[in-house]
Amino acid sequence: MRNSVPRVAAIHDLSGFGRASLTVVIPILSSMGIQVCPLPTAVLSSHSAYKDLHAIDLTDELQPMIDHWKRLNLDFDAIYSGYLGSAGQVDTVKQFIHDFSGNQPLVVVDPVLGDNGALYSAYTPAMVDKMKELVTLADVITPNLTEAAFLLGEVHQPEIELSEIKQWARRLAEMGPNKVIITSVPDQMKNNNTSVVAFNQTDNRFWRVSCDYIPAHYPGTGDAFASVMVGSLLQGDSLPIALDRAVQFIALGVRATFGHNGRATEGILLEKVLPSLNAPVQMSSYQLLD
Ligand code: PXL
Repeated sequence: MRNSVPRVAAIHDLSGFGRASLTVVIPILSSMGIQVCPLPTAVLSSHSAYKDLHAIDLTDELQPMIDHWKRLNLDFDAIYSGYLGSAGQVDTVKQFIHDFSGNQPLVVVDPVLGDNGALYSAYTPAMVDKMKELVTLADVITPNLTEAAFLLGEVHQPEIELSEIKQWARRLAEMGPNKVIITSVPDQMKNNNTSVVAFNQTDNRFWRVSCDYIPAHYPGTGDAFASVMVGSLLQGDSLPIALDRAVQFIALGVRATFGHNGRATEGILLEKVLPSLNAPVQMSSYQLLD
């Protein structure tokens, strides 16, 4: 039975400063009418783009917390994982997906590993190997171009052609997930705008949504993108409409932020654009690819 308010188990870290992970996931999903139950993988003073941060790894705490949820007989409409505190946590998350499969939740794995061709500072190749295992259990994955390359053992190519990205998406779907959504894909047809390319294995269709490039990089936008996807899919939207909503939300957030003089490491000014998640889809711009 579905919960009267859709309920998500959100397996991400809590970074106190910098608008990433749970501080992005919770407000977005709450604004979309989804109950978020966080299972924090680590507590950090800030996300890892800041130096000298203080981090507490919660690897040994996850299972006792999960055991309590089992005693409470909880069920979830979605299980959504992101940044993990250690490679060892993957086995716990795999077991969690298995143990909470009764309600047939939508399993969304954002395989957070890195960006711009490099792994995040706390991660090692061991995390890449374990993340390859985790994606096999997902229905939906949302890697950026860097993460897609790591998962496939390919070299990161910032200028990758569309035909190759489609092959990458198919190969990622062969690993297990039914829907593969690759972000930060350059769109050569549109002056190297950035785009999102998605493959739905069920109907063998590819979709693309492009948006204008803005010369700034904000941490946490991958978390915001995947969170809007989760909320939209749980609200019953189609894959291309969910893509449109997620891309539009990030574009709006980036534009709301870019004109200010704040530091990019603080992330997009999420609080200014959250209300837009309740508006009907403004303009749909998705394309079906050949
Ligand atoms: O946005 C992904 C993310 C999540 N959590 C932490 C991070 C990052 C990216 O830098 O450092 C702690």
